[in-house]
Amino acid sequence: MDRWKGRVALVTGASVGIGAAIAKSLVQHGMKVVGCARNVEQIQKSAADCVSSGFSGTLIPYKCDLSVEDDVLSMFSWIKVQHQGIDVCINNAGLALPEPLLSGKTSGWRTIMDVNVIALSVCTREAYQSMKERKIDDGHIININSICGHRVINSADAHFYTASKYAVTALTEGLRQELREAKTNIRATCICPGIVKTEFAYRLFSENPEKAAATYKSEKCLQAVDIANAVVYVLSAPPHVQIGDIEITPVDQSM
Ligand code: 8X3
Repeated sequence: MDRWKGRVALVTGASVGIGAAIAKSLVQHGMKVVGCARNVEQIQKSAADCVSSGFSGTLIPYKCDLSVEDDVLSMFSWIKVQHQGIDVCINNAGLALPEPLLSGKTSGWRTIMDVNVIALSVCTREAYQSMKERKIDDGHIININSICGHRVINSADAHFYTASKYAVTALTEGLRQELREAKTNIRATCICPGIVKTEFAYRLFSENPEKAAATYKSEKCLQAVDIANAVVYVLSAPPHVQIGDIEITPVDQSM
């Protein structure tokens, strides 16, 4: 990770769960991390933790609603003014809502697609433009996808989530092709976790906390730090190595 020391990463959805773990881990490895979320209180706490832990990087909280494109564009302009631009973009923010195909609300489907697909694409485009402008040829775009990006395993409540994650798989593969056509060495990777003990299921099944708790009944659930470790692994690969897609599940998760 030495070559990333002092360089700038953006982590979306950095307030809790996987995003919070990734942000802290990159700060531990000496990166300047802009962590964004709608609510930055938790990120401010994480930033204070990073300082008291003596991590060599910095965590910079930024309040941003990713479903509002102007908010995202303002964030990239702010990063340009304050920190020149970004070298690593971790598209982590994502959500699932219980809006089934047969009875869900159209507005719910749009919310899922707006955050999981459109916001991820806007951040990807802006991150690439930022790297191109500064002639950064070793940048990296990492999409925190899901095993739902490869198979339809989720409960019937969340098929739009699954559809959005299939889109993330296609967009990451398409991105790799576009990057090659643009003759740059910038890399693009999908990390596809299975069950990770986070607030994910509690948000999905907010009306039914018992169902959420049942999701995490196995003591062998992945922890957010397992995914942060995968991000570090991906970023540590030598510049000629393209890691395309990594699936990570708890050993006992059946698919
Ligand atoms: C969610 C993955 O396995 O919890 O992204 O349905 S799983």
